[in-house]
Amino acid sequence: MKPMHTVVADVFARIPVTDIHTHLFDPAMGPLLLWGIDELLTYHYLVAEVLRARPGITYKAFRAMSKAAQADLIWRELFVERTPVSEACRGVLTVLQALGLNANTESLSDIRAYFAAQTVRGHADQVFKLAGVERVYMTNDPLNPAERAVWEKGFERDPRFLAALRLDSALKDWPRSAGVLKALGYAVDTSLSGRTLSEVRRYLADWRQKIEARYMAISLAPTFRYGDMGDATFQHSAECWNVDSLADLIVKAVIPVARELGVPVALMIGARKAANPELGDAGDSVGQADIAALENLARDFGDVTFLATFLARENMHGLCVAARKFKNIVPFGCWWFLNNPSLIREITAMRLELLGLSFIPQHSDCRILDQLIYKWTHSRAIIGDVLASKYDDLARAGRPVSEADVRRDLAALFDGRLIGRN
Ligand code: RAT
Ligand code: ZN
Repeated sequence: MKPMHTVVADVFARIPVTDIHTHLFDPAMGPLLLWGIDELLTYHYLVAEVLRARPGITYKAFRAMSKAAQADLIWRELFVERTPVSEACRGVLTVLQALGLNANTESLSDIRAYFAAQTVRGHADQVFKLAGVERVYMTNDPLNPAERAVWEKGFERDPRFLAALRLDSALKDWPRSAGVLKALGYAVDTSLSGRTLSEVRRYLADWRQKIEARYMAISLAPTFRYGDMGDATFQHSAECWNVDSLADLIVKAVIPVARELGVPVALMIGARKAANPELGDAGDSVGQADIAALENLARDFGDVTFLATFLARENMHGLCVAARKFKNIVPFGCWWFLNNPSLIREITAMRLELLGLSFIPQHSDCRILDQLIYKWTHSRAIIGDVLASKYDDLARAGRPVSEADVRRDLAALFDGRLIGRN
């Protein structure tokens, strides 16, 4: 009999994955879709690492370099002069190996030549195949002028790229974003009056429909509050909103639209934006959140599905407990600083133990097409391993697990069906 680890690995290799959160774009959206070696090497995870390796380089000096020069520097410092043990470095090697490229080289010229010879569509086919991914969700922001222009012009959609309406730029940073919505023809003002809320709802409904978004998503600070957070200042009731305007917008604009259209809301909680503003995308940090805000939302709006992930490791256990209390919470992914082998292992085991199969184990957060290969190769190996150990435990308890069970379980966890769970 094949060992369970082999059974799971074999089945998992053939299960098509739906990746529920990436920053990739439909190839028809042109330069918005990033791919190739220079993009891979200048991924913001690696930018943070190279500046640690070479602390003498100022942020400003690094930013002033061309993309190719930054990539050369990162390659030399992190891959040639040092052993590339970090997860983000290892990821580049996994990609190069899968594409049949030699990474044991000081110069990037052969690797660059390979990518220069590819077409974006042919390369996308190859990457999806090597990654074992069937579909990915984009992160779509109609308030980004470059992206909006593409949607407004129209294009033939690649069915592998599904849309998710990202809310950050429209809802956070209020009232600055009110000006942008106004410029698009929505009659909002800064006061969050009744008219403003109905216009924000109109914006959400219009763009949800235009891009056929399957869910709406927002990243929230660890300080996000809603409802009774266990202190005297806030009251617990769906009618007594948190005074904070962001919670107001979520409760009075996002949730009514989600409810009316039957669209889930993804809450990604715990990013402390621009802790080091000089680092750009790499400058956000992490903070521990109070899980009560999510529980309060889930209780007050029981007919809305909340896809939820947290950035702090310390919040992972609380998220599992919250999901046990509220069936409309669907935990997803090991986000960003948690997307590392040791943490994926711990988080996946905890979720299986507390939630059975009712969560979405992983998303990739890819910003560069090629990363699909490594993010899924690495995650698949660990998640498969953890699951196989659980099956071994069941067999010891007298419930052997068949290959058909494994197929059914992996399909349920990874085909994206849990997004529309409610
Ligand atoms: O993981 C990342 O690349 C972050 O910079 C963020 O994009 C984060 O995933 C987000 O969606 O806010
Ligand atoms: Zn992301």
